[in-house]
Amino acid sequence: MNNLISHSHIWATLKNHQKYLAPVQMQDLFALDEHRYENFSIEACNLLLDYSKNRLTKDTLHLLEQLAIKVKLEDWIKKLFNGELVNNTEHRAALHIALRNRSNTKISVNNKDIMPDVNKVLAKMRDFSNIVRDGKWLGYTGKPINTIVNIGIGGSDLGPAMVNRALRVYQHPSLQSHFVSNVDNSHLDDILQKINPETTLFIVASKTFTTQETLLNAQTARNWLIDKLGDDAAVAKHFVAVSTATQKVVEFGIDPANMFGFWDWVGGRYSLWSAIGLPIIVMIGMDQFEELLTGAHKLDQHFATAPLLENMPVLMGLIDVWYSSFFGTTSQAVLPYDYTLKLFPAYLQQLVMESLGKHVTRDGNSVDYATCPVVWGAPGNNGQHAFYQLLHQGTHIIPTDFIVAIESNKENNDNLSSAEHQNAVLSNALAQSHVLMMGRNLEKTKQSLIDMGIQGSDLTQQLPHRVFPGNQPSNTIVYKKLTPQVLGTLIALYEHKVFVQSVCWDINPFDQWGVELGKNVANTLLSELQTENNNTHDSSTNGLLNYIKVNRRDML
Ligand code: G6Q
Repeated sequence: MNNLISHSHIWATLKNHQKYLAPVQMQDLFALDEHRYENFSIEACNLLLDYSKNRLTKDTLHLLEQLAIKVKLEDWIKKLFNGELVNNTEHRAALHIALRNRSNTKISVNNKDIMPDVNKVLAKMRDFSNIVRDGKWLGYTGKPINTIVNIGIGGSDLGPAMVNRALRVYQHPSLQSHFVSNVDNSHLDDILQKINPETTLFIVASKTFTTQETLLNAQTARNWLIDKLGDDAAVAKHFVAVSTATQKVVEFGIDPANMFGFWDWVGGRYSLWSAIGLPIIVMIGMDQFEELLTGAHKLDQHFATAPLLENMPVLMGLIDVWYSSFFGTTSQAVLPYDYTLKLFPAYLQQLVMESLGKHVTRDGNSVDYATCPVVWGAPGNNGQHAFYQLLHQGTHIIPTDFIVAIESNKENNDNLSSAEHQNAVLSNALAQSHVLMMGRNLEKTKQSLIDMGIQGSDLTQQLPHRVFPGNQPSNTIVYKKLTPQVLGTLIALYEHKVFVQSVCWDINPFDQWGVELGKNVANTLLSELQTENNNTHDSSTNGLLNYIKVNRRDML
């Protein structure tokens, strides 16, 4: 018997239901139900989710709810919160919820309450960040630190970089932060040229402390610092580490007293709530970081307790499954109408695609349904003048999340031009989701062309190009203003949405074997680039390796 969810009765029912809904226009659903907005929107934890502009009805939701029941979603949520080994391939819990457990209730791993350790690291980070923020952490030459450089990649970079960009208005006025992730020397070099070694603190962030890019960048930064300050002893004043691997941190030459720890049950892409958040804490202060944690905790509580169809991450996850697995959509756009969320699409690309980019079930059976969509996006309005054309008149169905701030996160919101700017942002956000849903049919297009004075063969020729099919689905998430608490809630919403999808598809969202393979093969190729011996690969890789070596020699 085949145990794949796609062989269940509810899956077949959903497939049939999709056939019925496929030709239905959303604008007709709106015409039939004047309360569609009220009926298909919810508020939780200071976020509003309007999901009325989706290709679904109440029947769809009830069928998706049955799917959630069939896959035992509520049991899985309990397992996640109880610290069970939900990351089955690495035999680990995934307890990012413990890092923001502001209720401080007991959470156990291997029968040990982990909250005392979590609180201990938070307290250590509070002390450390206060010292830096008060100008009392002095560099080797006695000057206070005013620049933070985080060296990390993937989960040790994207989350803190995104949050620091989003919460810039909350940052300490005399501190600046930079993030170095790429191993291409031009990334680190760009930063080194801008900073003063005497007043810079490097945070080397790596869960494993084995990642090639991070260690090489850290080594180069270390050499640069020693070269500039003329003494190895300067490292102790200018380098701290964030890691789970104490021994490796020591081997690198960082005093474990200057190390902030976390645990194997924190996945890289779920780690911004842990010590990986240190660059956030230094920049916005511990009180505001705790607000971020509080926002996430509120959403955690909502996720753990709200009934399935009143549960925001559950609804979003089920709607995503509806499109990927039944409409066959292959991509999803995230469009923040809040410029401070500039890095949010990049952050979500990792969260979603590293978590759900899987082809086998938890038991190792190949799936016969589509799983993770390709996630992409950019802040509106920029995207409108670039890729939205594809959303309006292309051939793909692309479910889209509009993320909209009612007020801008700019410090001084009182002046007239701020209101003008914000109204422009809001009008564009609403216009886009409206037009994507409504489109413009042949008759209306014809009339608008006639009104413009276009007639005859010109009219016939232009008409098809000016029609908008519409029926493009979207969610709109609205919040008042992007405070640390709201941001925490928003991030946790997406984390849990991803978990819901993983349960529906029966995949492990907490491993990343593709990332690991890339790391291993790069290490092999690194040694081959440094020697003459390189015949161990396919002819393309061998050929490229040889070509690079020959031309590099010529260039030297
Ligand atoms: C995240 C992944 C991956 C990881 C980076 C950096 O979930 O595991 O993106 O964060 O490869 O790893 P280190 O923190 O170990 O350097």
